Amino acid sequence: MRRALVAWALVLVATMASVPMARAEVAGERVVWECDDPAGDDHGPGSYTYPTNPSFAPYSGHFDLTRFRVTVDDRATNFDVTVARLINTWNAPEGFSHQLVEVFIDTTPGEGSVDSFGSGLNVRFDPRWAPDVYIKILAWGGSRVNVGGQDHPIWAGVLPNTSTIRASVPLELLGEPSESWKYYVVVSSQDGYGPDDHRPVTEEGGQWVFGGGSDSGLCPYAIDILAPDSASKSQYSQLRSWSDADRRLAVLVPANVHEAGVNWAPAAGWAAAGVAALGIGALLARRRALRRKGS
Ligand SMILES: [Ca+2]
Ligand SMILES: [Ca+2]
Repeated sequence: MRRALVAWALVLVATMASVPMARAEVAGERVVWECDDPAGDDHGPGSYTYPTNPSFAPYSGHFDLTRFRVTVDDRATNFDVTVARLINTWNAPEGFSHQLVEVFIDTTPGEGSVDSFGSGLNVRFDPRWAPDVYIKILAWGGSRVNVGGQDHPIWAGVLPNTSTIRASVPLELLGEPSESWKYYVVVSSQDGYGPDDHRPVTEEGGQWVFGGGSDSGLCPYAIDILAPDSASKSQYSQLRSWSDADRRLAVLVPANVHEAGVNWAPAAGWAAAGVAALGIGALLARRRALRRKGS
């Protein structure tokens, strides 16, 4: 009886520990990492307001990242970015025309750069996780990956019947994605006249620029970033860390680390296994106590 109980316990631990993997399997693709982002935080550091031109009506959702997912198939690594509202206002061939999505990845500790690859985003990165890969996703044929200092064009489009923008990077450029990769994910507004395609943010705002920032050109041009809403490194605290007085840019941390540098996904898996193990331990102790009582 005890052997059967232990076997059942091991099955339970294995099942709970493997929940993230079970969720990860979709047809033909393996999910490497996925994470939700809070809805309604498409306001940068909390203060940004949409441009007032009617093209941006209803002035919410276009830049509201709600989910990020990395999958791999036999040909490419796919980066999926879901937004709350996807309207192809200017009929770009890719199926989206408002968003500029940037994914910075720290794939190799000790390599990379803390600036934003000259991207015009107006941020810097935490030196503990300096990214060495830069993926720029935008419409009208501009999507590319920068790896090893070289730009390569990549495919970008919208998944059928969804509000998910996908960019695919061939495996020969990046190799198989590792679970240790750290991701910075940023949604901005695409503007062909802005710095490196970013729509600027000013203090007052206007028809074609965001408001609620500053006129110094130092505030982040990021409208939403992938970040938890409860930890000390929330989106608002990260994006508020710029200073006009000190001529300092905001500093970002990757979405899949907390301050101790531990990956959330495995931590959640181990937490599930730990809870199961605790429950099983209590069950065995109770059976032992009952047996002692009965003898
Ligand atoms: Ca969001
Ligand atoms: Ca966010």
